[in-house]
Amino acid sequence: MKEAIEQIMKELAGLKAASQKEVEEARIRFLGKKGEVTALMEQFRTVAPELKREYGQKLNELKKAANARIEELKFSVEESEVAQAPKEDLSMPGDSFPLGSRHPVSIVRQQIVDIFRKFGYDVAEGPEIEDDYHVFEALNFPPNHPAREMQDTFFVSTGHVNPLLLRTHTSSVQVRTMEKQPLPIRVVCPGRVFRNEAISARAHCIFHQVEGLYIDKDVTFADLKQAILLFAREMFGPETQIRMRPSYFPFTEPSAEVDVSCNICHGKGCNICKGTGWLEIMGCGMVDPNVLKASGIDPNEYSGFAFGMGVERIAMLKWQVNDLRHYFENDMRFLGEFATATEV
Ligand code: 2U9
Repeated sequence: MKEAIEQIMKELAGLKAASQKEVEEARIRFLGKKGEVTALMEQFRTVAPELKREYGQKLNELKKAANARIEELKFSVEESEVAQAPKEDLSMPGDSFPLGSRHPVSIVRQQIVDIFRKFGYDVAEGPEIEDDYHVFEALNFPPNHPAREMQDTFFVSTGHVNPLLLRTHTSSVQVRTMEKQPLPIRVVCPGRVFRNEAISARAHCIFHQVEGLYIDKDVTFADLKQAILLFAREMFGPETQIRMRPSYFPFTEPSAEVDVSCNICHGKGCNICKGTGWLEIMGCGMVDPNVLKASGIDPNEYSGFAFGMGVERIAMLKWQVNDLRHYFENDMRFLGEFATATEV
């Protein structure tokens, strides 16, 4: 047995392999079930007890040496395969991958904000989880106003005087701006808002708003009308006309709803404007004196106007999208339509 072990040791030292297949053949020859080393291991059972210790040690060394030699051959074959592989052509053009695009709601929100920045407005953002004070109380909502009910607003905590809730409009950001910023104030507030509404083609429980606030001495309704007209012409084209219809909001007095002339039929009447020639784009008004007072501004010295619009609605009008839900479903065929729509 001693000679057999020495013989295999010699053969292992001189063993060569030119491919992975030959390495595997060598492994089977020495270490496979019927391999030469395996056969010696089996023979070991018949070795005389006084030789067991010596032969056992030698056999273990042999098995280790066989394993090491096979691993060595495997490694050197891999190395030479890599060295012989055709070199990569680094001048080949790279694989192209599909580029994403900005979401249409983000594009329109940015366009609205950019127009007002051009007019000199600052941009402010605030928390989506707000308290009752900043969403309702400071904005002159009476205690039993329907918006304060569970059916209309998502509450985060209830049962105390100033519960937490998901803001239903970004007006709370303007309230916070009035609290901390010196006058005059000229600010637009873009952001996500939440209302407890059934989802339909025209309504969603989450949507985006841009609201604006301008407070200074001697601000009048004429200033409001001019600001809205300039905005509408920047957004929908230089020929756009606006009209204002009286409305009511707790936070503005007087209040109005704003329509723009239909940019599809130019006032003649079509199915987009339902034959009226006008499309509603936003609400606005003069800031109620109670709202100014609540944030420590003297309504005898200062006045202001405010406006608010839904970004999805503006985007629907701009691109004649007839179902609000398209903006939330993330269908790439829909989103891809807006890939190049970045300019105002
Ligand atoms: C302060 C004072 C007044 C913001 C305003 C509207 C009118 C308005 C709606 C348009 C569509 C909300 O998204 S919508 O459903 N908004 O009609 N928003 S005036 O008035 C303010 C805001 C803050 C301190």
